[in-house]
Amino acid sequence: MGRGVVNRLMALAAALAVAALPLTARAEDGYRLWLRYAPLEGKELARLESFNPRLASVVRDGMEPSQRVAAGELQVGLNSLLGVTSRKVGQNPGDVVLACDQPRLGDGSFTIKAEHHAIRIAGPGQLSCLYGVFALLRELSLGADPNTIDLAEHPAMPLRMLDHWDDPNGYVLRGYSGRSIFDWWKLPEHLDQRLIDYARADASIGINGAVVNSVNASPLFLTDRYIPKLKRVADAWRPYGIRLYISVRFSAPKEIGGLPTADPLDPAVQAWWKARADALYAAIPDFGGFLVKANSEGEPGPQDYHRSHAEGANALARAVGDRGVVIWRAFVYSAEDKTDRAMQAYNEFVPLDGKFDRNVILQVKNGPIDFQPREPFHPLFGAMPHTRLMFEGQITKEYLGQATHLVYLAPLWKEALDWRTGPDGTVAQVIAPAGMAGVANTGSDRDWSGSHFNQANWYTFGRLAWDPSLSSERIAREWAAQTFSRDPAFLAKVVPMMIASRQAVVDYMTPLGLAHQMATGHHYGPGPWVCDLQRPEWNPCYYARADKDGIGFDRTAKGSNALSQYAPSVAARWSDPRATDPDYLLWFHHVPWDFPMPSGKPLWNELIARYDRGVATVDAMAQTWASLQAYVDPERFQDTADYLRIQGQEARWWRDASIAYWQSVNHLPLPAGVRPPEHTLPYYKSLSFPEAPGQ
Ligand code: BDP
Repeated sequence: MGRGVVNRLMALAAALAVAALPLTARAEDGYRLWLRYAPLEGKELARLESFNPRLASVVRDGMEPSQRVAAGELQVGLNSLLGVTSRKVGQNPGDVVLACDQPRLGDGSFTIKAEHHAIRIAGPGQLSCLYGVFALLRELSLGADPNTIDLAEHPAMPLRMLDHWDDPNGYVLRGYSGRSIFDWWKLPEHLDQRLIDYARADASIGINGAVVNSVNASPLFLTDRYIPKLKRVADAWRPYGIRLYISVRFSAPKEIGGLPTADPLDPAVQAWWKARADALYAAIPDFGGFLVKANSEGEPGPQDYHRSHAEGANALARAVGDRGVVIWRAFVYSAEDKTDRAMQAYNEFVPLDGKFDRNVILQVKNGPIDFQPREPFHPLFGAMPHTRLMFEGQITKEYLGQATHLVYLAPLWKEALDWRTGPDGTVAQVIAPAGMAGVANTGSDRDWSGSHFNQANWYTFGRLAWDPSLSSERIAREWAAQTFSRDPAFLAKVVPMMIASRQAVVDYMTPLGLAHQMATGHHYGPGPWVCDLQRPEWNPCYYARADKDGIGFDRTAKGSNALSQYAPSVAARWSDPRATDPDYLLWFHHVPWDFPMPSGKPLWNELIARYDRGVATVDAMAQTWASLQAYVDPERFQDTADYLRIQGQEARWWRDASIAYWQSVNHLPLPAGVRPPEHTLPYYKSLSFPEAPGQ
């Protein structure tokens, strides 16, 4: 009997043993993410079997911790791909050699090369072998031939981080996947296994840092009581190459330090920050540093003391010194300032270019407003050549249908990363010396991310931070093959479905460059009529500026002139409404309802056509998914089918409520053949969802 047959018999025995377990133990609940290493079949299995892998480095005493993790992962992954739970290696085994002998972690660059019936993973430090193992297992999962594997990779940027917006009590701001994964109350004595599984998942996609608490920061994280808790987590994450960071509250010297002020130029305040940093570094020698949201949305900051953002950031940066970084957020807008909100961060920070200390990084959201379905790239990218800028994206889909809408975010982030900021380069090039941070979508739900397809966005974020030149298609294919099925017929349908999902959400929520039309507070569902909130820029009407004559925000020289914040070569693409890509039209221009669109339709007809296109795409996604039942386990198939139903209903809700509202403003009839909204405008206005999650 050949080994393949033996393996298959063993796999069958294992499957039968599993079948005897109660149903709940068997269900695919999504917990394993993309790390399922589903057994290979057919020619892929035969190839790996004939390679007959033996681990030249099995887990053994005295190994560096990361090497031990890498070797363990390799063992688990290979066995699983081969469909066996334990196996004896036959004659002429192929070696998988982990050749990362330096004890330091290194930057994770690796090479993987097949030579003389061996696969050698090598690189300048421990992380090379860890990342190399995950890359090898990914390749094998995708069906690569072990005999010809040849990879050489290095990270495109040093910081590849997740920002958790989690509070100490377990609440997750804009979290749609349960409670926080951090149980600070039980730490340091109890460390949940989920925190290890989380670090493993992060490491598998190259993520190397995590900010463990919300940007609207509790000062608790700076207290002595929290240091052992933070230390326990940092120690557990170290072998996975994840450095721990915390968000800090700028006024903490007053709140927990007993000082009368938090003025960053006050020597006692500076000494307080230094002492806090010293205490953290004494416990956690590789502590990453501080993330700060200051003078934004009511958070305290240096401007409370008439100091600049640079003075505030530098005070903290000096406390940290060369041990870590201070990541300062550029997401600021003021309650008093009447300037177009899209312009305020640029106005605030560009004059400070060159004034930040070397270990300060400015973290800039992908667009100038706030994580919308579509925005142009943030004008700060390319405008601060003497400051390290980091990209901030939102993995949790606050403004994109939250847990239940299937929206694959790679096209959104790629759009921002690939923009040329001027003649000199792309956004991806601007951020290369710093990195990318994603607002995490992880929570206590079994599936981690609120839905199975939301896992793709976590996966994508890591992959893009590692290599922003990867295409959206490539990442979708990798993820779907590892998460669901590597069958080409499945991938041929699911990948285009994922790619189409981003334009779909733009079309049914905020087509043609509209933004921020979401309902108040929870940002769930449509609220284009809202115009009575305290601050003008909190109102959807502020962004759409719709009246009987037209719609859109004039950001040309005749309007706010936000266009002038972009390099001339960029601004030129958006300055003439007739030449502007329709996807950005109403972001930059206020145009009449009968404005002629490139499609030949007047704007009003085009707007409706876009809403309809969005709804139709979601319907098509549901049909595609229904046709894929044979490839997916029943649990995850049904969850996704249910959510697509919700998305279909809500895409219609968005379309109908929006059209009903625009009609109340422009008094135009619906074009011939267009389905009227199902309900009246007062009905849509009356809907209320006080219990919507993530508020
Ligand atoms: C917005 C969220 C708000 C956050 C803010 C931020 O609605 O809850 O605090 O971003 O980035 O999108 O600080």
